[in-house]
Amino acid sequence: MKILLISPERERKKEEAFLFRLGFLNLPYVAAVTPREVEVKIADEAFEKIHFEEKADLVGITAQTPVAPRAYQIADEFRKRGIPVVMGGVHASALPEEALRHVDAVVIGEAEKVWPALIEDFRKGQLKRVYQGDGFVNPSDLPFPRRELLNGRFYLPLKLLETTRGCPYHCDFCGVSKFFGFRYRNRSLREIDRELATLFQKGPVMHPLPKKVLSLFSGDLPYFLKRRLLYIIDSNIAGDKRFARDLVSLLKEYDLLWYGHAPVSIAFDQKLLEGFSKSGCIAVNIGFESFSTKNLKTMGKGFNQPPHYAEAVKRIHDQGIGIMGTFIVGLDDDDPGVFQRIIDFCTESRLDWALAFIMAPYPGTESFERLEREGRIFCRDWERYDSLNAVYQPLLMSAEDLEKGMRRIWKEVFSLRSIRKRILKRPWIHPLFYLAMNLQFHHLTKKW
Ligand code: B12
Ligand code: SF4
Repeated sequence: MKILLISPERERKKEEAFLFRLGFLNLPYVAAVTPREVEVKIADEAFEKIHFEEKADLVGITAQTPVAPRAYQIADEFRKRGIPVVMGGVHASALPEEALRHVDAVVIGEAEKVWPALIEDFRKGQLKRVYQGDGFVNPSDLPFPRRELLNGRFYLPLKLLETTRGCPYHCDFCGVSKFFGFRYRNRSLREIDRELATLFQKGPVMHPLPKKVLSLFSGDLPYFLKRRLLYIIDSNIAGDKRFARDLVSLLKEYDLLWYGHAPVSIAFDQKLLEGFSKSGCIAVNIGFESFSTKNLKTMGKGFNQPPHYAEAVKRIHDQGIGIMGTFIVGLDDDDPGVFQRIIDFCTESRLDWALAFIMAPYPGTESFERLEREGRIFCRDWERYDSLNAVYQPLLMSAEDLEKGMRRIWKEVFSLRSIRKRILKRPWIHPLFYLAMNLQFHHLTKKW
């Protein structure tokens, strides 16, 4: 038996794929709970063509909302050829009825809960329409994702790792807590250590002498050359402080550079911040979202305190850690001045990298339900739910001005003038890494 797992991509996004050459873990996790005697292949449409004539007994597709229409096209093509299709992931989990118009079965929630049973039913010719496990996976029972099924040539030499699932907050624009539960589920450190050992060697990145020589050019160079780079994909690596402290002690043993997502409040936990720094943290990805406390309260993220943002940035920088900031625009308290406020903050506080997204009310989230009730959603083309397009009527500006304003932020933040000011002035924070990242986005925004 052969299963083809597909990560779809929109045609117009392919040219931007180089910006997000990160690989992914969802399909490797699905593959990891597939019985070993079943042959599994993973295809990533961002980099390779989908061959509809390919021999497969079953196709599995994943999709976030903006790629759902493309996922449906792919499903329709395979089903035309008599090959059954199963869809999983956040979008199908939120809208199973919609997905079932194009696929034979939908997996709601985590694959680990139901995928082996689905395969068993399929073999017996008894595939059901909907599979949904009760409760959540114990993350310590997770098998290691089968990364070897991804084509390494497509992606940056950066390893991805998941250490927790779930989130106790419920920001109205985010589906994570609904999808993965309102509780942090940590994997055991022993399991994480075992998985890390399959990715990196413990101990110093290289002999001290060549390290010293290379560090004359850039302290990051030894790590780039030895490919000791890790992205922790968790929504929040600092959700459970004790676990986070133990995790960073473990990371230190591997002598690598890593980055992950964390809330602004991390800046005020000096001990944890120092632990991050000593363990090789190159960046924290922080969702500042807004400077308006009204916006933050409405979205359920009142724990973000805008008056402390600048100090937070400084405290993180003082530890030699860079910041990738994200902002959301088009919120109900956002007037047309919001774009300039974000540009000014990024430049003045010297954020190392930053993006502003238009709020996208993803199906299944509270923001979708609220805007729907208010009759403000004017676009249901899921492809446009990529946070670069306005799909609902903002309150204090037109949808067109919102889109223009968002693009202006990207253009200004990634202008050469801003890059010089934020990245190239001393004190330097991982200038090689951030220069490369900023220049990629400069290249993209120049095309706009
Ligand atoms: C890391 C991350 C990223 C990274 C890297 C993504 C990557 N390549 O892995 C970056 C920063 C690039 C990113 C970008 C985006 N992201 Co993102 N991201 C995440 C994050 C934090 C983790 C994703 C992850 O790997 N989770 C772990 C895996 C194991 O979980 P999973 O994907 O859900 O898969 C499980 C199940 O869904 C299911 N499953 C999934 N697929 C399939 C398929 C089959 C056949 C089966 C049976 C089961 C199954 O089984 C899996 C194992 O349990 C999530 C939030 C979260 N905690 O999940 C947001 C999240 C997925 N991202 C989101 C969004 C919106 C985006 C962007 C569109 C943002 C933007 N405007 O650009 C882009 C899209 C980029 C792209 N090309 O697709 C949303 C998706 C919402 C939605 N309804 O679509 C999420 C949920 C966060 C949120 N705000 O709600 N993202
Ligand atoms: S935005 Fe972050 S903090 Fe808020 S619910 Fe989502 S994962 Fe949790």
